[in-house]
Amino acid sequence: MAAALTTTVLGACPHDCPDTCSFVTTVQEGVAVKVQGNPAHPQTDGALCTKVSRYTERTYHPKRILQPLQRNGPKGSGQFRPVSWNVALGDIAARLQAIAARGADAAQAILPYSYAGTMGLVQGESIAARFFNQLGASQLDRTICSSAGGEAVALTLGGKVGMRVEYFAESKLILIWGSNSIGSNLHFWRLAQEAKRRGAKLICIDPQRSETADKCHEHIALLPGTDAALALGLMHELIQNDWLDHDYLERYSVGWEGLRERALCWPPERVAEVCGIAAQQLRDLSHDYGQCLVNGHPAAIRVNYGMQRVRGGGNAVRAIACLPALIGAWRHRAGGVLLSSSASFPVQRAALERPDLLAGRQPRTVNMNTIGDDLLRSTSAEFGPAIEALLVYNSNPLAVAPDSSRVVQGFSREDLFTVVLEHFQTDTADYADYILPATTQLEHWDVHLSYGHTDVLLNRPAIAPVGQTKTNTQIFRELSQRMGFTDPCFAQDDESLCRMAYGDAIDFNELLQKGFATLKLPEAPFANGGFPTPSGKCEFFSARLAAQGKDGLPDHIPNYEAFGSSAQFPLAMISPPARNFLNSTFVNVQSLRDIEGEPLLEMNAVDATMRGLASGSVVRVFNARGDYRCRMEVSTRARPGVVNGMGIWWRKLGLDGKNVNQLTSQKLTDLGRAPTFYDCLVEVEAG
Ligand SMILES: Nc1nc2c(c(=O)[nH]1)N[C@H]1C(S)=C(S)[C@@H](COP(=O)(O)OP(=O)(O)OC[C@H]3O[C@@H](n4cnc5c(=O)[nH]c(N)nc54)[C@H](O)[C@@H]3O)O[C@H]1N2
Ligand SMILES: Nc1nc2c(c(=O)[nH]1)N[C@H]1C(S)=C(S)[C@@H](COP(=O)(O)OP(=O)(O)OC[C@H]3O[C@@H](n4cnc5c(=O)[nH]c(N)nc54)[C@H](O)[C@@H]3O)O[C@H]1N2
Ligand SMILES: [Mo]
Repeated sequence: MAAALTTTVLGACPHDCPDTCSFVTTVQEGVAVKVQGNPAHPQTDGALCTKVSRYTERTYHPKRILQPLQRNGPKGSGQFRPVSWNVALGDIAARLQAIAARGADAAQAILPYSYAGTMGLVQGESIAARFFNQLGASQLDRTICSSAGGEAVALTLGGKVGMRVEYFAESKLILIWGSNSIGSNLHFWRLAQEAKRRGAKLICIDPQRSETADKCHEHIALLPGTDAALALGLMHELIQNDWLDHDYLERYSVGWEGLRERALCWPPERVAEVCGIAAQQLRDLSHDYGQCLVNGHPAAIRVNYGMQRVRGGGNAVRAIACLPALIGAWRHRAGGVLLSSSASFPVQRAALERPDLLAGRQPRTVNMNTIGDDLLRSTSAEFGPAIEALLVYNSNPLAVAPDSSRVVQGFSREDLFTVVLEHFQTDTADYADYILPATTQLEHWDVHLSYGHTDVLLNRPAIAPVGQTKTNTQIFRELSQRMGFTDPCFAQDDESLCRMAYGDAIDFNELLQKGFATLKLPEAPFANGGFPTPSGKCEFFSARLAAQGKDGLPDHIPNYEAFGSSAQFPLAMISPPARNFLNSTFVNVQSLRDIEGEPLLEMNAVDATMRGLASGSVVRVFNARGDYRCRMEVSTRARPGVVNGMGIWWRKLGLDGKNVNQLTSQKLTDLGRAPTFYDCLVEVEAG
């Protein structure tokens, strides 16, 4: 009898991760009992990471918010009382309307704050974007993660495009550059392992001796923010040894003479000095890369976003993205570079988000990384109106945005009206006036792209919404109605939005049947040039950058807080992801928090001894912006001079109600207006 009531439903992992797995949810009598990797989807290969295999623990978490809540205490106290949807939505609509009614541009005092809590195209920016466009609210510059590197590859290669990930398995040399693939891109690591078994050499370039670095043949532990110097030094050696594909350079690149001249300024000794490595390591790396040209072997680079969270992050990605052209690596399908594949997807964004609803209005744009400062700005000619209302969804800025003391101060403003759409009472939700309970991926429709492979995925709801939860789209549909937005686009349902996301480019019936569909793309996209840049070539020199008065060629730009530049704060701190959390998501899932233990700072024995700090003790990490306490472990994972403050804990689940972002700064990168989380000097003392 039970068997008859057991069904399986095809879904997609919604999380901000390159892997975007296809999963199968088993449902018994309306209850999701397990979530497993879809064996029929080649990229997922039947396996999920530990976090997402526990997805039902998240959906049925005892602390999940199941009804709307209204603040019942001072800002940030976390005290709430239940309230009906009717009262909550009625009050929110009235508050927003009162702001918008003040004049033509008045709605700019309202700001959406969202990121990739779900990567779904429908529960992300569809009805929500339409709502804010119609309102004329401030636009959010969604740059907290990938925009430095994204702009860099757009300038150099023409977009977030590159190698097809499946062909990494055939590469003979793989540079894993600024990526802890085992932790954050597990399904890529599977392919790298396959290449390794077939004789490939794996080289990890990362200040941290990560789990991935442990399993590579070589590890180059450079100082944070010195990758452009390493890439230019690699070019220097390729030039000196004439390991160059002159034919490829001539036909398919722009600006080689200039880049050549620049690279010749980076001999191994200078690189060694700047990067804090041995000159021989650069020579060996160059030899390995150059020999791929000599032997006709494919050389691949998997660069990830970890290395672009510093002042010169954009230039560093530009320098790395140039490398394959020097040795003609693009000629092979297993050669080239991959940062992100997301521009391969023909998403109908304008249809989903409807920028035309702005109807000629041009509201200002607020950078999500400077939310701390921006919430504290008053009305001025330069800034426009002070921010009066904030609607947060798919993000937890209190935990993830830099310079937390400013963020906390901003969210604490009694005159700020804050609405948070959430699954849980996160650090951010603590500061809400209303918390609106949202559905999880098991309860709603969505459609996905991936930034680590090239398949479209569909997510079907496996269970009915738990408690009184509503989808993000439904919440914005109902708010639209209450605001008097009558265009039928505000009533469009989720399944129809899923169908609209790719228009005719994808066979929706195939998605319904299989849960995924593979884009038809060339095997070796740039074997014969054809880069989607203005010149059609790999642009070492960017006329677009030069036209903005910027350096047209990639260069090494030292960190704002470069190692060695401060006697007071002599340690460089990076704060990479923890394997069992996804940014700040899952920190409240007990079984996963048990694996991570406590907020952790990894420190080299040299630095610990110098400070008389014992492994396992509680330390205080501090700089001029603030401090936080965590458990310190003496570890070879940290190189001398660099500490690894593993991220991103919920503040209230940490040791002292703060997390690593108490120390990070709001300064932005050279390209893409992105954050500089890993450009951060600190000192550490017994706590
Ligand atoms: N388990 C897990 N998976 C995740 C995430 C998570 O939080 N947890 N986050 C997801 C998100 S949002 C993203 S954007 C992606 C990618 O997120 P990334 O930030 O690329 O994550 P990682 O692959 O861990 O890469 C960070 C690596 O870069 C290294 N690094 C730091 N500074 C430098 C530097 O200056 N140079 C170099 N060469 N390396 C540096 C760090 O030590 C770390 O090993 O991963 C996603 N996947
Ligand atoms: N120090 C430091 N800070 C960092 C980073 C770092 O490496 N170091 N990494 C940065 C990076 S790469 C990123 S991408 C950002 C990520 O920052 P965020 O995008 O804010 O990611 P999360 O912390 O995972 O928070 C997402 C929230 O969305 C909620 N959510 C998920 N699905 C839904 C849904 O369907 N509806 C609603 N309403 N809510 C939902 C989750 O419950 C969760 O609380 O953090 C950045 N911050
Ligand atoms: Mo990210």
